[in-house]
Amino acid sequence: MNTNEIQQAVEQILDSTPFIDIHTHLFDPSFGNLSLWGIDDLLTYHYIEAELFRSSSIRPEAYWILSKEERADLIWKTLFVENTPLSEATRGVIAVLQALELDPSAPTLDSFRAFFRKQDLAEHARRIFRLAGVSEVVMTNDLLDPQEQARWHEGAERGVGFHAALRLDRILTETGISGDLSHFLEMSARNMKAVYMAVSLPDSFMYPRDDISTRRLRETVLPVCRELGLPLALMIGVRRSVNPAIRSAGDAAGRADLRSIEHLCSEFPDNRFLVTVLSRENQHELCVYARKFSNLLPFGCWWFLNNPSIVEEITRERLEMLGVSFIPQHSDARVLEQLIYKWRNTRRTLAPILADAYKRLAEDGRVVTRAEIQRDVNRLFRGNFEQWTSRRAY
Ligand code: RAT
Ligand code: ZN
Repeated sequence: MNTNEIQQAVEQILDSTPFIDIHTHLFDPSFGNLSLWGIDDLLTYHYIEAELFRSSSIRPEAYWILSKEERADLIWKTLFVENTPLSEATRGVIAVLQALELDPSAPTLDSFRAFFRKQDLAEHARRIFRLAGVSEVVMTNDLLDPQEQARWHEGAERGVGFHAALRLDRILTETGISGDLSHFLEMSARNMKAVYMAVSLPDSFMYPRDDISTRRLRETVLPVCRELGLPLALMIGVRRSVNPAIRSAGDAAGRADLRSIEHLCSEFPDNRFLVTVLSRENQHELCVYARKFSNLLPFGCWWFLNNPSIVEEITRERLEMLGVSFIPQHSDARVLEQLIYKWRNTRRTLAPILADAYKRLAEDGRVVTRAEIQRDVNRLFRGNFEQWTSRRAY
């Protein structure tokens, strides 16, 4: 293939390959009102709320007493009518509206609300998956959340395409949990058919240390993961509630000491770790550690990193250092329709990066084939995850 053909083949293959979205905050439609979708949820996404407070004089206290619809109206007026939606999060809403054949220049939300009211959620979800080019998504399931617990106890059928992931943030830090925690984790994972366990950790996370997180990881979580053949996802570098007044929008990022990863990977060679780090400064070290430990699989450009300029930098670095032995992206979508823009943007950013890599390979003398590009894209966006989760005991 010549360079033009390579470019085209990469674009076509990215477009036609259904991806697995390995970390979202979406819920299967059967979870009822836990499932966020539609224009009001899209606009009141916390990534966008953070931007509202920069362009409006409204105080957080005055914002939180508004209804969801009133908040969405205010955000539309402030960030989409009185300002140009140039940021990644606001532009995403425009891309969603356009994909759903709605008019992104509408002055009010009425026509959008009318459209969403007419949708049947399960059918709408299937359409969104198609438009986003994803075949499966992984949810984030908080074991201690009463609303979720109720849903799991009902044991209702789950829709196709939604996997569970058992989220351990509270399990790793709360002291008041009584009973046999290992048994509880194992039964919960089996009941949910979880594909992995996950925890988000602060920039100050250190393993090992004389604290509850180290003890729970070593004595409970990692043995249960081994027993069930599940990977543990570590999401490191969040500084929670730096500005509590703006709620979910109030978290920040910090650089972590990744020697914790070295210690975990070497102390537990029979566990598998999926790792993402929130600080831009930690990215290169993560690649270096992945070259040392084959039980470490870097994934995603998380949260504040999910912007084209940073995704580009991180992905080029990972390809150069790891070939295709990583997972380039997850969406972190909280609202169903966000899948569309997040995955479109990923494909758009990734196409030139992958094409450049193949062009360089061709220049250096290797014949590049479509079949190989397809194999690599499959591995990046499906196979690595499937392989990593293939040892499940259920
Ligand atoms: O990206 C987000 O929406 C964050 O608020 C977090 O949920 C983060 O992704 C996490 O999983 O902790
Ligand atoms: Zn998340």
